[in-house]
Amino acid sequence: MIDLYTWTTGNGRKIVMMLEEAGLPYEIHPVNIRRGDQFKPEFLAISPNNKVPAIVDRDGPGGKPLAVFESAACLMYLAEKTGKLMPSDIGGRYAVMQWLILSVAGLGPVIGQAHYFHGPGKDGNERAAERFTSETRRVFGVLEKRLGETPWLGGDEYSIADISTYGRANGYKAAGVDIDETPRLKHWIARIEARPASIRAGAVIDDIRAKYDTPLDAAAKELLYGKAQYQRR
Ligand SMILES: N[C@@H](CCC(=O)N[C@@H](CS)C(=O)NCC(=O)O)C(=O)O
Repeated sequence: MIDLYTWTTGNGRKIVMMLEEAGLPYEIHPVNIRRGDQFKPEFLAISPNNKVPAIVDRDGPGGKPLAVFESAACLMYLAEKTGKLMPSDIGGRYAVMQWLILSVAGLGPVIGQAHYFHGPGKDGNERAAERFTSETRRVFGVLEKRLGETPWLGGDEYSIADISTYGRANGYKAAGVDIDETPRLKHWIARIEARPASIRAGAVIDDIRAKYDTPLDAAAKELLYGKAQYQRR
């Protein structure tokens, strides 16, 4: 059984998608990042960087529980545990790994900043918004080229690189990017969204939102972007 600590965001969705693809049993523990659940000591003990997603495998190595934070590490762990969505040969594995790492190191932080500067941090920050949108668009161009060479980012098979990239690329609209500029990427998004596991994951996320979501009000903004975020814990 996997305990999944997550929220309704793109990074959180990735692990729900993987668990649905892998067919592993899991229990959701909602971490409402608008209410400050990410700063609770019990969550920080699992995820010291105060971010979702994180998992605890109750049946980890040696039959002992194992906690993992960072979405890419969670995806790699689940792929290794189940033998799914990651090739076993070294060449195939690193073909997946490089796109997986680009998604969390190159795309994720940049599109996240684009969201901020087009959203809550908009006022007086047009240059920042433009810079992060341009960089997101540039990375989308790299993905577009790759998808002209292979059907999926890691090669012939759907993999954790696709899940991880999708979890961030699907936020293109709020980042000010026109997806029609990258038609192969647009089609790849549609192919991922049509997968039965992605549809089930979407229903799980909708359920979390319906039951636990709260508004992005001044208190939530303070927790996510204000002094509360930068307090040392
Ligand atoms: N590099 C991390 C990023 C995770 C991340 O940014 N999570 C956001 C939600 S999408 C979060 O938990 N934010 C809460 C906070 O910053 O306090 C990963 O890939 O897991």
